[in-house]
Formats: sequence, structure tokens, C-alpha cells
Amino acid sequence: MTLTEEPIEGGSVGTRRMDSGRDLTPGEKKFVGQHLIVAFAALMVGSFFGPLQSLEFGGLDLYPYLEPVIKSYYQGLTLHGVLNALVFTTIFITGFTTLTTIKALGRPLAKPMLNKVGFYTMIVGLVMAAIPIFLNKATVLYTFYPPLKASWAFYLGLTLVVVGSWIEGYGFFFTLHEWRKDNPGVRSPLVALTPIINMAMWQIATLGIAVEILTMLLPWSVGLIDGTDPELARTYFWWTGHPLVYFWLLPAYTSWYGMLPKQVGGKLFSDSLARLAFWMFLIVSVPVGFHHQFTDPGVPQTWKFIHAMLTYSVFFPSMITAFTVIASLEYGARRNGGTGLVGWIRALPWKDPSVTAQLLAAILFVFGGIGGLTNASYSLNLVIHNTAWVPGHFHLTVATAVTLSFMGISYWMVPYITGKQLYKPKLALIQAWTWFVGMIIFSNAMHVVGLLGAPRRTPLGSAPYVPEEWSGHLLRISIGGTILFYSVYTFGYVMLRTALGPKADPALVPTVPIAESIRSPQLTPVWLDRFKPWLIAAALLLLIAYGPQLVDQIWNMELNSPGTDFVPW
Ligand code: HAS
Ligand code: CU
Repeated sequence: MTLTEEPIEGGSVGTRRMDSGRDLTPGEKKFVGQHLIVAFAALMVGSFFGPLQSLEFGGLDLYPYLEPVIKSYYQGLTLHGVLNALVFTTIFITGFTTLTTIKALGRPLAKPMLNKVGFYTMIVGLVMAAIPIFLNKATVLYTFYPPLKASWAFYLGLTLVVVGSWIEGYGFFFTLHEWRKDNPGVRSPLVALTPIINMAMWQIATLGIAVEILTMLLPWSVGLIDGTDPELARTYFWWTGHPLVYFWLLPAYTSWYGMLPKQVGGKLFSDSLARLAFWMFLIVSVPVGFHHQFTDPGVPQTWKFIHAMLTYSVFFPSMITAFTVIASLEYGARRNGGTGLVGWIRALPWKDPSVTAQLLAAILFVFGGIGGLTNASYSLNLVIHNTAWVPGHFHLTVATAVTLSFMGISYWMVPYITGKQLYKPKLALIQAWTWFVGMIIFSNAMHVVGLLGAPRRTPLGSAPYVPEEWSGHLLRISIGGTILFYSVYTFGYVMLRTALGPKADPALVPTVPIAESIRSPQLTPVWLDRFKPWLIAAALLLLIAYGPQLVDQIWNMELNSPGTDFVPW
């Protein structure tokens, strides 16, 4: 790596050393590409079932045609949730983090073998978990709550996916550590640091399901213990389950803060605010899990209340993000000649599918965030819990803010790693807009029908109790789902054609967009560049917010709930 010395504004903090922006080697690009192939394959298979569910809501049940391969609505729903929400995301994120680490630090991975081992561990786990799901031996939905019981291979497979992601995480930590040794006193590049903060958060977050699977579900599935404690299992699960949603979100935030400003011709408005948001996520992402358990009888109200309050605090880093990212976009748009209070929005590069996809993702996230705040309210949660409102909420968040952003990122990343040009950018643009429109129709109807009392995770098309007033909304869900079906396969098609296309003139291939910040990152306070204080704060907060209740639940554990199979619909 060559470093150049460059004076920075303010002058009082010395010089900033900038790396030369070393590109990924062909081998490194291939490794990132392998992640993307697996991630997109999972997305393509998982997304096949989404429209089946939404069509079922409208009264068109296509599941019988899928027999003998797919036995039930619930098997399809399990595939949809596991492949899209767990596999696509985790593998895309580790691939993206590989790219950002190497590119933004300007050096190879410190221990490339370690990352390879991590990746292949995830693949072995994925195959191991997928087989029983396809065999209808793990129809337990993506939350796999006991007493629903899956084959041991499902639990072991999931464990390996998590362990693989830990190992890849260590590969990133070592790389950052080495970079820091070589660059004392220099602020870590934001685009490298922030996905690594996410990986650190993930190590803490996944302790919950690691303990759940290893101490309860796996021994139970192989017959070492006779039953489970479903309440304790839910507490373990949501220790992981809530921060999981930020594990998905933060790489999209890295792109919105650290890449999108460059793509719109601007700069990051505040490096300090960006870092602060990520550190806040590190400390408050985990101790909020009880907001998924407001209706659980085994958790005392005090703890639910504490977690409700902490959930409001996890709202702040997203508000910081809304402010900082919009300010960065405005800065870029005004440089491009945009004017007016909101008129500058038109000066954003809306013809660039990568930008448009991410802007549309962020716009819908505003509504996902409002819904999140509703969910977090202790009393309003009673109205929406376990209704179709909840999948309405998470299709705006994970399925749009995250997935549509990942699609937008892929529109430069796949050309970059393959050395090709994006296939039909106009089609990609249509893809982004159809996702946006399809999701507005789908998720709005899901929210409304949920408020009217429609339960989630239910094949409503076959339910005998559906009142007339739901039917218009159920139809809108079918229409939205069909548009999304078109959109997701258009994305797959554009990616495939891009990857199979001819090599392009290197000058026409996109580079990795890394935004500068308006003020030099060297002016960012050191405490916003250090792991230690934040890790200590995270541990303390966890101890306070989970410690006593967890000890109580473990102390009073009763492994007396026998397993059940899902009854195929
Ligand atoms: Fe959630 C349930 C609360 C965010 C995902 N959530 C779920 C479930 C999932 C999920 C999957 O408190 C279902 C789990 C299950 O299966 O049971 N959620 C929240 C809160 C937030 C939140 C307070 N959720 C997310 C994100 C997710 C996600 C992010 C995935 C990635 N959620 C809950 C609660 C439940 C829940 C309860 C349990 C419900 C129940 O009873 O079961 C917050 O983090 C949201 C903060 C977000 C904002 C929005 C900021 C807006 C930004 C965009 C700015 C716009 C720009 C565009 C830049 C404050 C940053 C400008 C464009 C121009 C053109 C100018
Ligand atoms: Cu949550």
C-alpha cells in the first residue's frame, strides 16, 4: 500500500495519510463473487414463495400444484423466511464486508484462509439446514420457536452458518487491527470501520441463539433431553432476533453514509455523526429483545418496560442517519445545480439505478421506522402483535430498506467484480421502481388488514373467518406480491446477464464509490474511532437489561414441553 501525505483543513491535527485506493485482486473479486452467487441463489429460491403466499391471500392457492415437492403453505413460508431473511442477508453482508474491508483499508485480508474457512463453513451449514426444510422436516418458520420441532440437521446447519459468520468476522477484525498498527493516529476509514462494527455487534448478538441451539434445541432434537422451555427459548431467540435486524440494516447504512454521497456527486455531511450512529447501534441493538415478547406471560412487566425504553433509544441512530444522509444528498444535489427547499431532489441522479434503488429504499424506510415506533409502544403493540401488520412492517424494513439497497449496491458491485458493464441499466431502473410501487401496495394492505385483526403466518385464503371488509386488502396484497415477483426476477435476470456479458473496457466499469466527508475524518474525536469504550458500554448495558431476568428464567427452567410437528395445511 502506498500512502501519500496530504495537509488537511484546520491544520491543527497534523496530516492525513490517504491510501492509494488499492483495487481488489482477481482472486479477491472472485471470493466476493462467490458470496454473491450463493446470496442471490438464496434470494431467487426464497422469493419464489413470497408471491405464492400473497396470491393465496387473494384466494388463488397454488400450493397444491407444488406437491409433492412442497407440502404446505408453512413449508413455503419457512423457505421464504430462512432463505431470504437469514441466508441471503448473511452471505451478502459477509461478501460486501470483504469488499469494503479490502478496498477501504487498501490492503488484503490479514488471514485470507480464515475468511475462506468461514465462508465454506457457512455453505456447509446452509446445505445442511436446507435439506430438512425441503424434506418438510423443518417446517418451523424462520424463528424456529419450540415446541415446533425440526430435524437436528436444521439446528446444526444454522449453527454452522452462524459460526462461519463469526470466523469471517475475525478475519475482518484482524485485518483492521493490522491496518491500525501500520497507521497509528489515523482514523479508520469509515467504509471499512462501520461494517466491522456491525460484525462485532453480530458476535454479541448471536450468543443468544448459540446458547438456545446448543443447550436446548440440538440436544432435544437428537433425544438427549425430552422437552424444552419455550419461554426461555424465546428469550434466547430475541436476544439475537432483534439485533439481527440491525445486522441486516447496517451494511445498507454504510452504503448510504459512505458510498451514496459519492454516487450523487457529493460528500458525507458529517463523519462524526456517522460513526456515532454505528457505535450507538453497537450498544443498544441487543438489550431490546423483550419488545418482541410484550405479550409473553413469563417476562415481568418491569423488564418489558425497560426494553421498551431502550427501544426508543435505538430510534436515535436512525434519526441521526436520516438527518446526515439527507444533508449529504442535498449537498451533492446542490453541487449538481439543484435548487429550492425540496426542488434539489430532482437534481439527484435518478437515472442511475444504483442510486435510485437506494433512494427509494430509504424513502420507504421512513414508513418502516414509523411502524417500528408503533410496534415498540408497549400498549399499541397489543393491537398489532401477531397480526399481518408485522410482516407489513418488516417488508418495508428488511425487504426494502435493506434488500432494495443491496440490489442498488449490486448494480455497481457486480459490474465491478466481474469487469463487465451493467446489463440494460433502464431495466434495472424499472426493477427498482417496481419494487417501490409493489411494496407500497403490498405493505400498506398488510398494515391495514393487520389493524383490522388479520393474523400473521396464516393462509388467510383458506380461513373460514375472513370478513368481507378484509377482502379488498387481501386482493391488494396479491397484486403487490405479483409486482414484487416481477421485480425480484428482473433483478436476478439483470445480474445474470451482467455476469455473463462480455468483458468491458475498464474505463466503463464502475469503481467502488467511496465518499469523502466534508470535514476531514482526522477531525473526528478519537473516542469515535475506538472499540473499547463502546464494547464495555455494550457489556454493561446487557448485564443490566438482560442479566437478572435471564438468570431468573434459567434458574426456573423447566424442560417439560414436548415437541410437535407443524400440521401441514
Ligand atoms: Fe422492527 C418486528 C420495532 C426497525 C425488522 N421488525 C420486526 C420484525 C422484523 C423487523 C423482521 O418494538 C418481525 C419479527 C418477527 O418475525 O416476529 N423495528 C422496531 C423499531 C425499529 C425497527 C423501533 N425492524 C426494523 C428494521 C428491521 C426490522 C430496520 C429490518 C431490517 N420491530 C419492532 C418491534 C417489533 C418489530 C417492536 C415486534 C412487533 C411484534 O409485536 O411482533 C427502528 O429501528 C426504526 C427506526 C427507523 C427510523 C427511520 C429513519 C429513516 C431513514 C431514512 C431517511 C430517508 C432518506 C431518503 C435518507 C427512525 C434513515 C431521502 C430521499 C430523498 C429522495 C431525499
Ligand atoms: Cu425488534
